[in-house]
This record gives sequence, C-alpha cells and structure tokens, in this order.
Amino acid sequence: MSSNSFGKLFAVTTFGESHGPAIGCVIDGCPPGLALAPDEFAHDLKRRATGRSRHTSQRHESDQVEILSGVYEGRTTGAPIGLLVRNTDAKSKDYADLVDTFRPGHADYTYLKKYGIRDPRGGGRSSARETTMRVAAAVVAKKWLHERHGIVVRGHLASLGPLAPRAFDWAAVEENAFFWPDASMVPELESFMDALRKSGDSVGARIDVEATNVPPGLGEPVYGKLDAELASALMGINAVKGVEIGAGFAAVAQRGSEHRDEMTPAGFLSNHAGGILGGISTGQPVRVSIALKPTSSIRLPGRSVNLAGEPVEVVTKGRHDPCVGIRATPIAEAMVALVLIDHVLRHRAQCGDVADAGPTIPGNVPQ
Ligand code: EPS
Repeated sequence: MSSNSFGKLFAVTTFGESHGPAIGCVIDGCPPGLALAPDEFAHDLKRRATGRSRHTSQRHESDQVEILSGVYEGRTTGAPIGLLVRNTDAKSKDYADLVDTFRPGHADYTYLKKYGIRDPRGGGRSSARETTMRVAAAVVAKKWLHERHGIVVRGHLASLGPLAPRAFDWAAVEENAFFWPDASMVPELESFMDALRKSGDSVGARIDVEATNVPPGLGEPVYGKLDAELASALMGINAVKGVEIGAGFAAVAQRGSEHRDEMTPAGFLSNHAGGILGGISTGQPVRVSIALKPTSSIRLPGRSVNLAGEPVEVVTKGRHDPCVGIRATPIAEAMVALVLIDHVLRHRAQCGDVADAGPTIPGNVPQ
C-alpha cells in the first residue's frame, strides 16, 4: 500500500491499523530546537478522541503518545520524530460478520478489489483511527507555526445534518462536545443526535477552518498551489466529499464586482478568495470548509453482496459515530496546519532571501 506519506519538507508518514497493536507516524524534516514533550499531544488528541460524549463512538482509547525519536533533552534535534500510540480498546469480534461481505458506502469493497486482501477488523487502514496520527503530527506543526509566525489554526462545526448555527462566537466552540459556535443551540443538537442515534441512522456535517497570521507568499503557483494542496489534504480525510476555499461554490452565483477582494491601504475589504490568490497566500486569513458524508457504518439494514456475489443484508454492529463530523474539527485543523508548515519551509528554502517588495496590505483587518 503506497502513498502513506504527506508533505515535501515537513513530511509525515503514518502507519498502523485500527485493530493492530499500535498506530504511529514519522515526521521527517521538523526544524530543530522546538521544545516538545509527550504531554503536549493530549489536548488535541482528546478533542479528536472517541467516547468524549455519548454522541460519538464509545471506543475508549487512552491515546497516549510515546516519543520514540528525534527529541533530546526536550527539544527536537532535526532527526526523524517517531510517535507511537498503542491501541488498547479494539473489539474485533464486532467485525466477524463483515469478513465475507461489504458495508454499503464503505471502503470494504474497494480495498478488496484493489489489494485482493483486506483487514476487516475495525476497517483496518481505512479506519478514522489513522487520523489520530495526523492530529499528533499537527501538534508539532501548530506549535512551530505559532511560535515562529504567530499562525493560529482553528475550526468549528458549521452544519450538523440540516442544522446550522444561528449565532457565532469562537469562545463557545471549545465549550461543547460539538465544536459548535452557538451555545444556545447545544440542547437542540443533543436532542437531534439522541433521536438520530435511536433511529440507527447517521448524518453528514460541514466544518469551517481558518488560519490567521499567515504571511503573504506561501504557495507555489503552478502545481504546488496552496489552495490545491489544501484541497488535496482535506479531501484525504476519511468521509470528506467536498472542499471549499473561501467563497467556494458560492462563487458561482457571485459577480466579479462582488467576488474580487478590493484592496485599500488599510486592508482588504472582503475575503472571498479564502486568503489565496494565484495559489499564493495574500496575508488574509486562509479560510477552508469541508463536507463530510454521513457515516456508512449504521445499524439500519442495507443491501449488499457477499464474497460469492450473492445478495445479502448488512447490519453494522459495533461502536460507530452517528456523525463523523462531530470530532473531525481537529483533523481538519491538522491537515491545514500540516500544509501550512510544509509551505512555510518550502517558501523559506526558495525565497528566504527575497527582499520584501511593494506595499504590504494588512490581512487580518476586521471584515
Ligand atoms: C471507525 C470505527 C470505529 C471507531 C473508530 C473509527 O472503530 P471501532 O469499531 O473499532 O470502535 O471507534 O474511531 C476510532 C477508534 C478513533 O480513534 O477515531 C471507522 O470505521 O472509521
């Protein structure tokens, strides 16, 4: 199985399966000298973890990160950083019925067709368990981006099935299990999810992510466009079916006079571009959104076929998320942070000695 690595200068390789002994990653190219301790991973891994509320999978993993290499006396050395998380709560018997059949909407079918063999336990490599290591690698990326450039990457749930926030407050986002920016709606979300879980079905979600204090100039304008690499990274998250940069698909109905982000010496007057023009960051907040599909592992019977090609009915057992989007905000943030650190390092490598040219238009002015 190839393509388990991501990034050019800050390169992350992940390994492991959902029900194997452990999952892990190697970060190659992390700048030396960054202070890094094992307990720094806990915050973001907890935000992503299963079992944080009754509305997500009830698998209870400790998600304890072991630093195996690349750190000496609490600082990164520039050597590959090896991170390991042991799997401690896999229940492979829940998957016994899936050995000979395929969950509709799941990767079970395509993995078998491609490799001729698959690990059905917890979905094996196709499981969202793998995203633990993306979030772990991004803890390192986020810290470096913030320390060296003041860059902050943060996200929130922007739709839960048919529900959308009626108010917006960043302060509310980390105060509820849904990463929801409208605190007054949390009881409504709870009842919606309780009814959904009882029904045995699932829903999709939308997540918005922004990165602030991104300097102008990141991105390579032909095949390494910043927006193209963000789209690829975000689309590579399990269950993601759509990515928008800035205005995204709303740009279709806009006029040029509205969409173009006019500039004044005091700053840009709007940010429909999502902070990226010609594949290069403008210095405005980078804004991206993802659409996640409804979880395919649901209790409602669905039609499928078995290995012999006969029609069967599939009912998924086990501990699944009725909405995978509920805990995907840190994963989306992670992919944005990993793309940004890679581009900061790539920009430094090629253009580190380029003299600043022309005016710098303030990016983070209030819109
Ligand atoms: C997942 C199915 C479930 C989730 C898992 C993702 O696995 P299991 O049936 O083994 O409990 O719990 O999520 C995690 C373990 C995690 O850490 O995110 C899937 O099919 O993607």
